[in-house]
Parts: sequence; C-alpha cells; structure tokens
Amino acid sequence: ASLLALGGLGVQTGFCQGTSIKPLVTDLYTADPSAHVFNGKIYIYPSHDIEADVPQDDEGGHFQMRDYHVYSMDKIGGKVTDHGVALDVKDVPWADKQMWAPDAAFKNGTYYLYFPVKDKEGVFRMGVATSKSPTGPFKAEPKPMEGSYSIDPAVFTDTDGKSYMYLGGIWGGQLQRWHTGKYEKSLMTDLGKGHENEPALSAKVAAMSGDMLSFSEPLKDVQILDENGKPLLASDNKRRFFEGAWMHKFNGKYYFSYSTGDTHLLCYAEGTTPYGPFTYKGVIMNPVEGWTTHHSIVEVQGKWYIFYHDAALSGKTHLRNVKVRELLRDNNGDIKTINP
Ligand code: FUB
Repeated sequence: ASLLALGGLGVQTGFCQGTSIKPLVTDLYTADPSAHVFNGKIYIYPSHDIEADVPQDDEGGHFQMRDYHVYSMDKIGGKVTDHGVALDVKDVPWADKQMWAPDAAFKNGTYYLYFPVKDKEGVFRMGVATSKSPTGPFKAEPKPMEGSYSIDPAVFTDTDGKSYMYLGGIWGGQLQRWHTGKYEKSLMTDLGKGHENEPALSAKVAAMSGDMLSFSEPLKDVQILDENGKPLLASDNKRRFFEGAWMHKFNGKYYFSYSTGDTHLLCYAEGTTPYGPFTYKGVIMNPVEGWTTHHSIVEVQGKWYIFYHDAALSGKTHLRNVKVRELLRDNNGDIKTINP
C-alpha cells in the first residue's frame, strides 16, 4: 500500500484519538525519535527509514538510512511540520552508510546534531553537525568525534549546564566489538558463549567539552545494578542494556532509560548522578510492533511525554513510524508501564 494512501503530506496531527495512537508522520518512514523543547517549541530528530532491499540480519543491514529530516510541533497534538533534509550522508566526508538514530542539543546559540554512521571501514562512529537553526540544514564536522564508537547518541544537559553524551548499542551497534578497548570484528553478539554470568555490556557516558564537539574525558561504563546492588548479568536479557539510551531528570533524580533489544522492552534505572550507578526500576513500555524499540522522554508544558516508534504503518521492522503519548508516574516518581 502506498504511504500516501494512508494519509498525510508533510503536515499531520497524529496523537491519541481514543485509545489508538496515530503515527506523527505518514508520508515518510521515521524512527528513533529524539524529542527536545527549544524556545518553547517541540522538535523531533528521528531516523529516516528507507527500503533499500537489503535482507534482514542480526547486524541491522536492513537499516540503510541516508539522511535526516527534522520535525516540529507547537504543542502535543498540534500539526507536525517536516523541515526537509537536515543532513545527507553525501555531505559527511568520512561517512559511508547507515545513518542511524540521532540526537540534538543546543548551547551557546548553536544547535548540534549528533549522529552515528558507518565510516569507510564499516565501523560505526559518532558524527556532529552544527546549525544556527534547530531545523538545519546542519554542516558536518570533517571528522568523527574523537574516541567515539557504536550508536545511539543521547545528549543530556543537566540543570547546572553541563552536558553528557550517552551512547552504545550491541550486535549491529557494534558495542561488543569494543569490549577489550580496541575494535574486534569477530565479536558478533553480546559477549558470546561462556560469558552469560559476567556483567552485561554497558552503555557509555562522557561529559562533553565546552564547544560540544568532543568528549572532555574518556567514555565510562553506565552501570545498571539489580535490587541487591549487583551489576545486571549478560544473560539477563529482559533487563540488561541493549541500545537506545536516554537520560532525563525528574525531581532531582536521574532516570537512565534504554531498550533491551532482543526482548523488545523499554526499561529504566534510577540514580543520583548523571554517571550512575543506576538501579534497575522497571519496564516503561512493553513490546511494540516490529523488532526494534527506541524512545525519548521530554517535558512539555508541565507534562511528560514519551516519543517512540513502531512498525504499524508498514508491517516491516525496518520501515517504522514515530508516535508520542503521555508518560505517567506514581506519586513516588516511578514510571507506570505502558502497554502499547
Ligand atoms: O534505527 C536503527 C537502529 O535501530 C537504532 O540505532 C536502534 O536504536 C534501533 O532502533
């Protein structure tokens, strides 16, 4: 079925209608939505999914994205505006292919777009591109961020103005290949057989330099502990980190959230500093349609929202559509599980 037949040409209004959550964008396939409020307006920085006829594999070869669009909304439930191509892989000198989940930040009058893309050796690196407008076009720096690897950057700016990047994704996101400190192509999935009772691979975090173009320190592990204060194990695939990190702060606490990948859950863990350690708290969202699940959490006019994707429009795991819904908490701040 043609996407156009499903409605929408660049400007849509999808939100909750009754119990059904409508896709925000229906004329392109979009995924991995990183949402931010800049100057009172909502901006969404998603991946732009395309059909490239590459067979599905555990390395995510079917995700062959080539550019990014930025979307904006004045309010949740309002019209969604597509601002066109913000960055194309052909304009990133060191990049080869697969522009995966991006994020954005604002500092010192400049907007920064952070994006993972494979370099010419097939290794995921983090790129950064800048613009004076939140919607781009963005100009890429000539080289990847020094010391960067893997995928799914999420940049969080704390209330003291300091910014941090969280990153990482296992399997296709290649995080396991960096386990020893250098790139080892043979490490395909998790840590491999015989390592099930070892601590799970961790997402990484580093503070950003003042110019937001590099890390100001080496990447550190984001530790997630269980209820007994022990690191989650590699075999604990309903709770361990897989990809899609996000950070938000609520009532002075730091909420690190992520996807469990092969068990398709969005989970969260709570800590008292941006570096953690974080204690596992629970499931934010049960599996959506499609293999991947990826989200962001943002406060808009006093309410909290989760932006996420599913594959409802296409029925194909690599052709996704972004959605938004309210995030609700108990009185103690614990996030209520959503059943999409
Ligand atoms: O969109 C490609 C990859 O799929 C992302 O980087 C992951 O988080 C998953 O959503």
